[in-house]
Amino acid sequence: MTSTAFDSAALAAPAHDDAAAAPAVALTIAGSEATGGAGAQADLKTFQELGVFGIANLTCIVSFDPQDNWNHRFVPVDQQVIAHQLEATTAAYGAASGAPSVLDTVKIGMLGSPATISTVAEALAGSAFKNVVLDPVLICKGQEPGHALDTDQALKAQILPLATFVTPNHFEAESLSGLEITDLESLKAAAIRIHELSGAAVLAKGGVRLAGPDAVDVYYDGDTLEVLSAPKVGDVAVSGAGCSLAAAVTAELAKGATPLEAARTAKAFVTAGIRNRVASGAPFDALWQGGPR
Ligand code: PXL
Repeated sequence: MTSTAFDSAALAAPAHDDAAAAPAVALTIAGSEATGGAGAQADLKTFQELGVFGIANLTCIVSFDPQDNWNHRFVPVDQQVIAHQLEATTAAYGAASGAPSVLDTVKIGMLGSPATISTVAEALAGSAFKNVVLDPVLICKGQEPGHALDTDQALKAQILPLATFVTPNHFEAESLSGLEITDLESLKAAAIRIHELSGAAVLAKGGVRLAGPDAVDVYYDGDTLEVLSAPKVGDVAVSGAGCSLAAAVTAELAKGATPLEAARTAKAFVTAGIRNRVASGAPFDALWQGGPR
């Protein structure tokens, strides 16, 4: 048997007390998706890839069911445990730590129940995040629209008003705006409407849902309206694309980018990740966060 000596000295980073050298920090409040394509795992991989120290506080555990058409098996994390995670994280990295606060940017992914929405809304109301990026996960692939109306309504009432940046997909943009989206013009109208409702910068995603050769998203922040477009890569949605897009926005905001710059970088990041996607035995491929490399 051979063994290779592990030279830890070669990997050791020089000790530093230079705060400027420390990475930006970002938190995701999201669910675990067991196969690693979506959810908190996608967020953390995106943060890491973009040079940001990632923290995940889990809201639920999703395990697809290969015996039942890959539908979601959803288990919420206990409310007290969600509150404890948020308490620990904000005490360690937020203003409560006594040290300068390094955590001013949070992403919110799947919450999944009205109870979790209340727990998270309460924790956020008691903290002072500068950037609150909301990926308004209303339903996932395999779920029926309208499956969880109470959750959708609670998200709109309690979380949307806290958001500074929101990234709805086609379905979510229709639901949040109340408008039907059939083309670029109606996607623009929906983005404007969602901004008016929330005050947040909006990146509304047409994705593969709108006809045409390009995957088109609309950015609107009250001043600037910009259409972000990239050639479609296939016609099938890729797992983790929405999570990674919002996570990339979050990472860029944590590093100090403007919302528009963050949107542009995130679009390029996701396009490269879809181009280099990972195939699996599931009926959908997963985005590869290492795609841009
Ligand atoms: O892609 C949306 C999403 C977000 N978060 C979790 C998920 C999914 C979809 O599967 O499971 C945990």
